Amino acid sequence: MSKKALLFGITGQDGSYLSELLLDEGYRVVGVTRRVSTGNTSRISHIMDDPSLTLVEGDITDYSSVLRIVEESNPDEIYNLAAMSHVGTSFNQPILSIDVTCTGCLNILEVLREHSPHTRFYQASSSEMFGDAITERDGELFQDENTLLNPQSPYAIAKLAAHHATRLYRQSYGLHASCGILFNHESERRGGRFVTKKITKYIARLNKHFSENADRESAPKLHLGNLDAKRDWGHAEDYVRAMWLITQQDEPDDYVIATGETHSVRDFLVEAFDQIGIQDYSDFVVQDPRFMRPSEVPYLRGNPDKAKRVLGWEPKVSFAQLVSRMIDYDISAL
Ligand code: NAP
Ligand code: F7E
Repeated sequence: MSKKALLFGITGQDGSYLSELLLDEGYRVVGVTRRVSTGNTSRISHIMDDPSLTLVEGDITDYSSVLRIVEESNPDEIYNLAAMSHVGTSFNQPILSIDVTCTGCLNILEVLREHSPHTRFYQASSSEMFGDAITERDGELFQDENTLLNPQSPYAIAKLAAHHATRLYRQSYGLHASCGILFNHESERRGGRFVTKKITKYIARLNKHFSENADRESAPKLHLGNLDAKRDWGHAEDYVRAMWLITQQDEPDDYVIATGETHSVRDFLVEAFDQIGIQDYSDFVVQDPRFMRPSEVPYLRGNPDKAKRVLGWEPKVSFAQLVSRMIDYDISAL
C-alpha cells in the first residue's frame, strides 16, 4: 500500500512542488485548501486531475477542521506548510500571524498527540527565527542549528513558538516531529510580493517596454525598501526535497537547509538587470519608505553541513540560475 501524506499549505509555492515530489514518489496526497472568494489553486492546477491527489476544505486555525481532516485521511506523514508567510505584512497583522503560524501548528500537534501519534510530522520553520543573531567562527559569519534564535518580527515570533512546540511534542510525547529551518527559497511560482519576484516581474515588464521601442524616460519604476539586507537564496524545488528527506529519517530532528551563500537585495538587482543587458539600475529603482520594515533581519547565511552529512542533501540550483529561471518565466508569462 502506498504512503499517504497530508499537506497543509498545498496551494502555496512549496506545497505545489512538494505535492509533485510526493506524487512522483508514489504517495497518495491529501491537500487542505481554504475556502476563498477567488481561486487559490493556480499553482496546483496541473496536478489536480491526478487520481492520487485529493483536496479537502479546511483551515489550520480551526481545530475541529484539523481534527476531522486528520481522522478522515489517517495519513502516514503530515507536512505543515501553512502560514501567513509575508514578514512585512506580519507587522500589520500580528494577531492573525500568530493564529495561523503558531496556533495552527499547535492544533496539528494536539490532534497528533491525542488521536494519531503514529503520523510523522514536518514543521516549516524559518531562518527568520534567527533574527539578528549570527555565529562567528574562523572568520566566517553564518547561522546553524546552534545559533541563538532572536526573532525580529511577529511572523518570526510565531514561527519560533511553533518550532519550540514541535520540539517539545517530540521530546515529551515521542512524536516523530521534525523541523526544517529553511532559508529563503524562491522560484517561478513565488508569491508576487516577495522581493525576488517583485524584481523579476518588473524586469519582465521593463524588457517588454524596451522591446516595444519605448524610451528610457517613460520606463516604469520599481519601488523597493531596504536594499542592504542579505539573504541566502535557493530554489524551492531543492528545498522541498529536503523536507521529504527530513521526514524519512528514523529519528526526528531539526535541520538548517540553505545554500551557504549570501547576497544582498542589491546583488539580486544587479544580477537581474544584467540579464536584460542593463549594467546600472539606479535610474529605474526608487527606495520607498512604504517597503521598509519597523525591524529588519540584516544578514542571513545558513550553514547546511548537518543536512549534507545526515540527509545527503545539497542544493542544485545556483544563485545565477535562480535569477535567470525566474526572469525567463516572467518574460514568457507576459
Ligand atoms: P506561501 O506560498 O505563502 O504558502 C502559504 C500556504 O499557507 C498557502 O497554501 C496558504 O493558502 C496557506 N495558508 C495560509 N493561511 C492558512 C490557513 N489559515 N489555513 C490553511 N492554510 C493556510 O508560502 P511558501 O513560500 O510556500 O512557504 C511554505 C511554508 O514555509 C510557510 O509556512 C512559510 O512560512 C515557510 N517558509 C518559507 C520560506 C521561503 O523562503 N519560501 C522559508 C522558510 C520557511 P492560500 O493559498 O489559500 O493563501
Ligand atoms: O524580503 C527586503 C526585505 O519579503 C527579503 C519569506 O518566505 O523568507 C521570506 O522572508 C528582504 C528583506 O523575504 C522589499 O526588507 C526590500 O530584508 O522577500 P522578502 P523575507 O522577509 O526574507 C523567510 C525565510 C520566510 O520564512 C518568509 O516566509 O528584502 N526588501 N525591498 C523587500 N521585501 C519585500 N517583500 N518587498 C520590497 O519591496
